[in-house]
Amino acid sequence: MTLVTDVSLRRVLDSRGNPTVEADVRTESGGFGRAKAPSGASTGEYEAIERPVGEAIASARERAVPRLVGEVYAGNQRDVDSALHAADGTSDFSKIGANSAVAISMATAKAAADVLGAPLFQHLGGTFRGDTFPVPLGNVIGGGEHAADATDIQEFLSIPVGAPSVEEAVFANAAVHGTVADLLDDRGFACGKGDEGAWAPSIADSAAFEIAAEAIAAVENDVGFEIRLGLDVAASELYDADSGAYHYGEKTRDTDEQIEYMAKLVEEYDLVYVEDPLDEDDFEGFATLTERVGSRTLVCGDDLFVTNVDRLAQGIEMGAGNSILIKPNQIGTLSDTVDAVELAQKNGYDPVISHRSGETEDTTIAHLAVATAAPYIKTGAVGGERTAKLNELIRIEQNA
Ligand code: 2PG
Ligand code: MG
Repeated sequence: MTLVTDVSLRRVLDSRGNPTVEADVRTESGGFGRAKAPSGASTGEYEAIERPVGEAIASARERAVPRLVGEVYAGNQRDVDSALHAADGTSDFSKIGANSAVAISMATAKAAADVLGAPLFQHLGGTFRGDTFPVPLGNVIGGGEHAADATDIQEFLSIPVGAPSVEEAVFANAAVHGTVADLLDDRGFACGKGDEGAWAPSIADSAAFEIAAEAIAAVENDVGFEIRLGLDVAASELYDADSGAYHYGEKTRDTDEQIEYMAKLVEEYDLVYVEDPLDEDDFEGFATLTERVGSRTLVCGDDLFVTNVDRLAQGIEMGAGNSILIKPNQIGTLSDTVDAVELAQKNGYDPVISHRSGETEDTTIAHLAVATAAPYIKTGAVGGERTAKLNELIRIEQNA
């Protein structure tokens, strides 16, 4: 066991050009870990609080660092994370900021792995972990809060369910992304990319479905294994509580119509994954949809559950969803994150480890997915901050 001897925090850039928190943790025996907080754009209302970076750093220096340095052992993640909670004193990290908390929590885990000379996934997951790899969900067309004047649905995801390896899966998603560009070009819809590197054309969702499905079929044909389509609807961003309706461009749907529409999309496009099909407060709507289509597709709660065991427990009780998106910065520490994964797995909910739209070159989530044997990881298809995680998965798979 080795004591934490130094925690330093600094402001660095994220992929959107915004500031984010980077933490360096050093230990008595020379261990070193560095991690960065990601940041969302379509954030859930019930997420832990991301404070402005300067304030988060100042507050963590004042409150958290003295409770860590010389006080906790880096290898004891639960003690580290309890110290972060105690330093903050609120239920949502609104004092030190979930951005400072998650960077410190992840950096300390990396420092502990460094002391052991073990890869992070092995430190987090134990010696028997490392032979189950997640299927990557690759965002190939998108809009919502991630791009101006693009699709209403936030993410159209390529899901190479039949890939024989992570490496094949990662390249299949990149090929779908490239094929989408060709198809958009053929149709005269040349466009830029959204925050996660997905193409962001100014087209209707119906056209995006058609193009994504065609690209997937073409790549499936080339690679010879099954690739399916999934969605992150990010429906809270479409929902207006005052009118009780979901707004898609000109068209409006009430909750029953939204459920009907989602069920129809699952059927029509044989979707294997639908994230946030309904508003973040609508546990009942999630339960109704899950009952209808849950046997053939994953109904995943992101803004609904916010990686929070209490919200997940409510979902389990009500049969809302059958999958949970897992984002460490939604809850603030690795211990809380792993608790959510474990509660999900015990109750037959598939955990999907996820990036944020604002990312960095940090690769912690790749290790977390392998450590927890999560069946899926959502971390984009292309772009340096996305490929950092994908390439790390390829290296882990190869034991490199
Ligand atoms: C989501 C994420 C990541 P954001 O909604 O699932 O794709 O987006 O980080 O903006 O919340
Ligand atoms: Mg989401």
